[in-house]
Amino acid sequence: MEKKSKIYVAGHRGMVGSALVRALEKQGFTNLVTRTSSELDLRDQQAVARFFAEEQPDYVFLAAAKVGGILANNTYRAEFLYDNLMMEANVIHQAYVQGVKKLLFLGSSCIYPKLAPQPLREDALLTGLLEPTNEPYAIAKIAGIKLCEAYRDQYGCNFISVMPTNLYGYGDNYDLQGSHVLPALIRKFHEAKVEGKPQVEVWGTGSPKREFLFADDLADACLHLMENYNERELVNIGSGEDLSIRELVSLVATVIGYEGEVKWNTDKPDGTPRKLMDVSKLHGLGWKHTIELPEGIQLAYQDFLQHYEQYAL
Ligand code: GFB
Repeated sequence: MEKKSKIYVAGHRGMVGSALVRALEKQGFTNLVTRTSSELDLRDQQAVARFFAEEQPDYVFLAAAKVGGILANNTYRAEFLYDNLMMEANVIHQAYVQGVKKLLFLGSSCIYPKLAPQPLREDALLTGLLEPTNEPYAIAKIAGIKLCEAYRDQYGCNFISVMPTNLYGYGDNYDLQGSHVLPALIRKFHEAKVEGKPQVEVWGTGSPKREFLFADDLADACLHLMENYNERELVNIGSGEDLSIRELVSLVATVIGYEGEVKWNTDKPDGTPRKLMDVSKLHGLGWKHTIELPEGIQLAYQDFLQHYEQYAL
């Protein structure tokens, strides 16, 4: 990419898209194109076609998606499948039609089979059954990967796919029904501390293991791959380290300074038992994360405190 290249970041208001915009601006890219979802509904085929014809971007980061935690994925199964399929199909097809030089598609670690060997290697894709709680989302993301591969195979498009692990960071979703575990814990422990509550409820058994990456690290990895990777095969993006939800709960409680009890609600699902990325390919391509989990939780908590009024409404 050249500093003046026209770069479209789809989903720039989200946690990942906004981190991508920050990273691009920091590296001196000046010609960024963005649209809010009310300005451009990426599910609308005609609208996306018009937008690409007008703007003719050189590069595309496809970070727009309907996302959420385990409960949102399991509840809004139709929207997670439909919205994501439509957005991916429209953007990837128009990137082909308008001759975009390169597109980076963001998938998710949930594309791998529920019981795939750990750590998850890129070649585990489509080797077994998916985790049921997020199967619609995973199927949509697998379709996105296959679109990138198919447009490359048939038309020679330089479309690459990257698979981030569980993410957290600035501007995360703190809605307790829709969020992922890390922002949920930050909010629950903060509110319990402030309100002097003796107990906080968390979900599941605490035994599942997860890996977490700060969204600004992910954005940095995406820029690195946009500049240095041009192959058909996907690339995992993670820290390569995981911990149990029980350990995460202790860590977040410590950062926030909550000393009460934790109650495990086992009526809520655990999801996949483990999702640890094999990041040897990414490391081989010359990239490694910089923000470790305790530091990242501190940063996310500071961001949460700055915007707390808006979450508490
Ligand atoms: O982050 P999370 O919602 O999603 O949940 P997944 C991770 C684990 O944390 C599960 C537990 O075992 C939850 O039961 N957990 C404990 C909680 N307390 C809470 C809580 O208060 N809120 C939440 N949300 N979880 C998602 C997928 O799976 O991960 C998506 O549904 C996507 O498709 C995303 O892949 C990265 O890691 O289980």
